[in-house]
Amino acid sequence: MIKKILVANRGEIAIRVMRTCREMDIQSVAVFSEADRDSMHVRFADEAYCIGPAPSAESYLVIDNIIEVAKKCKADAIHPGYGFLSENAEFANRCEQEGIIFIGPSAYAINTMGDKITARKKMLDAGVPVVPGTSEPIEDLKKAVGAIKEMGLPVMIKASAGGGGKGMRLIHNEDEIISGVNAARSEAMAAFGNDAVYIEKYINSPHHIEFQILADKHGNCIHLFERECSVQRRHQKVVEETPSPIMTPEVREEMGRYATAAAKAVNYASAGTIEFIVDDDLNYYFLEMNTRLQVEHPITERVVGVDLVKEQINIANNLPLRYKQEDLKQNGSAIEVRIYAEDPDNNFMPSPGQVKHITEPLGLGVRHDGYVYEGYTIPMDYDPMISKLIVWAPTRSEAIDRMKRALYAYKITGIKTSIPFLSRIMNVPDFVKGRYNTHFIQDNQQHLELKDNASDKIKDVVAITAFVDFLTKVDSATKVSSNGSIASNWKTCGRIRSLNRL
Ligand code: MV4
Repeated sequence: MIKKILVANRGEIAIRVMRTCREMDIQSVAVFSEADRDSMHVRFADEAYCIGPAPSAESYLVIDNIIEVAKKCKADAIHPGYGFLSENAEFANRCEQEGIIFIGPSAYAINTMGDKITARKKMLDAGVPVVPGTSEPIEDLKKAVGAIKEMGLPVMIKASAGGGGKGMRLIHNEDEIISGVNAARSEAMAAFGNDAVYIEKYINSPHHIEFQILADKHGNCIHLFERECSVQRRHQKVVEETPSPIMTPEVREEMGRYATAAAKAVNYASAGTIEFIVDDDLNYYFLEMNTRLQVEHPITERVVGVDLVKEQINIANNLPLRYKQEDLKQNGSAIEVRIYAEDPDNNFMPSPGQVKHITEPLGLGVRHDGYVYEGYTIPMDYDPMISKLIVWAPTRSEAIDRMKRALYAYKITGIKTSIPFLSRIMNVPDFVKGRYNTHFIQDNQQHLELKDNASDKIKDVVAITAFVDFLTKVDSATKVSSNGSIASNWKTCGRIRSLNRL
């Protein structure tokens, strides 16, 4: 049984994983870059090791360094979180070679689902509906033009190695086909070192709806229903909710069955997500599989009542799933918003810097997964997401009210955040009615623009008052680390001598 887990990540997700470790009486090990010495995930772990300089290519992405720490501290497993090495098949393989359990799927499953053309073929074989299109890479441009004319325009050219919106090209007219395919190819080559591209019929104004699955190493697989993730900006999710306001019980059951079939087709064993695009008539098509724990997993945890990290660890321990499909039901409604250190009123410019004051929202039905604290300086080297606010209520309408209340209570000074933008979303009529698709933010610009209204001004006064209160606290008691040393003084932080750092 796993006794010690190295968390190969930082920020809120590292802390999220460590919380479950604590509940399961598992020791946790943090790794951190030189920019993250003062990061909360370092304080939260039972042990912590520096793995390199600030750039993730020299720290959080360096497989050798992470394996070295895992061996040194005798961790029996590694949890990769999301991003970084979480969908890196080489890393999963390397863990296995070194006798360390990778808390995630097999390298085979990561590879198969990571290549979109291979994934499409697997899904077709498994009878899962995929977007109409080609299932071989485009070789011959003439044949591609023929295939596209037959399919009908518009189409999307997608990189086989892409995903999450990278390496896509939309083609509207016949005379754009050849230049479009060539552009997609060279973009894919530059971004992924792989120029294989394929064709999909363009689904206009789709919904992005994904299904959470859990599969064990004994052939059992269940789904934990859907998450509606259509509120996106530049392929970044902004709001996620479950249940989806457009889903029906019949379609949910069908899609759930296809989601488990998709996972089974690659002998999946861990937590995973099947993404579908869904049109207004509820026609749905497999888009891709995310072979990791996702940012938005907490809304599923809240509505279904399952700790997904705990289940991942149990699966990694070879335990059979303890839930049967018929045991699971969706209870109430949950919404998550992602809080970014960005200025929504200045083209979402990153806003790193020192957090002067933070008041986190609390109360009935509120969960806040974050990692920043007063005096912490948000480094500019990583993703600017600083926290996730998750609310639950018996109904969707009450969940929206609760989200408004929690966003109102959430105060941060010192940096700009997306909180005001998220508050505006909660008031957009189309959102409130549950009538939105992936064009939501585009279609509702006028509702989402900065308004110099009284309510924003009152919030500023509250924030300034809170800041004065903070200064008083700093003056009297609060210890805020400002030297470069590790802020925690109640725990020893290790170092890897061979890396000659710290
Ligand atoms: C599509 C599509 C329409 N038709 N594929 C964007 C992210 C990547 N996972 C796939 N994406 C899309 N693929 C076909 N055939 C529209 C999108 C898309 C999108 C999908 C999900 C969520 C937001 C989106 C925003 C723009 C485009």
